[in-house]
Amino acid sequence: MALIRTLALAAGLVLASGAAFAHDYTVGALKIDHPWSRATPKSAPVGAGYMTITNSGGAPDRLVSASADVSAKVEIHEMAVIDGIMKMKPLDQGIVIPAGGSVAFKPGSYHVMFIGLKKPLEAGQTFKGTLAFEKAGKVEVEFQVQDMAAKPMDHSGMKPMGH
Ligand SMILES: [Cu+2]
Repeated sequence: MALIRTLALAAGLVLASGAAFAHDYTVGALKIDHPWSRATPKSAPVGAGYMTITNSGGAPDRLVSASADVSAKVEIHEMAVIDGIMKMKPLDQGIVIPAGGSVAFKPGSYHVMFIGLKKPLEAGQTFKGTLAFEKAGKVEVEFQVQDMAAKPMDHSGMKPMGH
């Protein structure tokens, strides 16, 4: 009986850890809200990370680089419509977080790109990443892998946004 209860408990914990709970981090005047990623298909070479960064300070800051446990490197990307086609564009200068403003990293927009995944990202898993800001410095965050409407991570499923 004790074993069954232990197993039930363990199953409950797995379910709980798979749920998307809110989590946030602060560094200096910046708040990083709910870093998350999507599960990737087997052998996918890349994944994407999303979050919202809010700057409550009086001066702009800039996300200059990022790194993560799960991939060889991390780039800061933007999705943009170029010649009518939705494409990704690396932002070599990073992204400015305006004073008193926020920047949303989300599907179809800004994201951090995990390039050279060491293994697939699985829903329910978390992994560590580091964000480096020009003024606020570095902060360690944890990305939650969610199984949201799991689209392939190569963004080829994205349709150009028209009006
Ligand atoms: Cu990208």
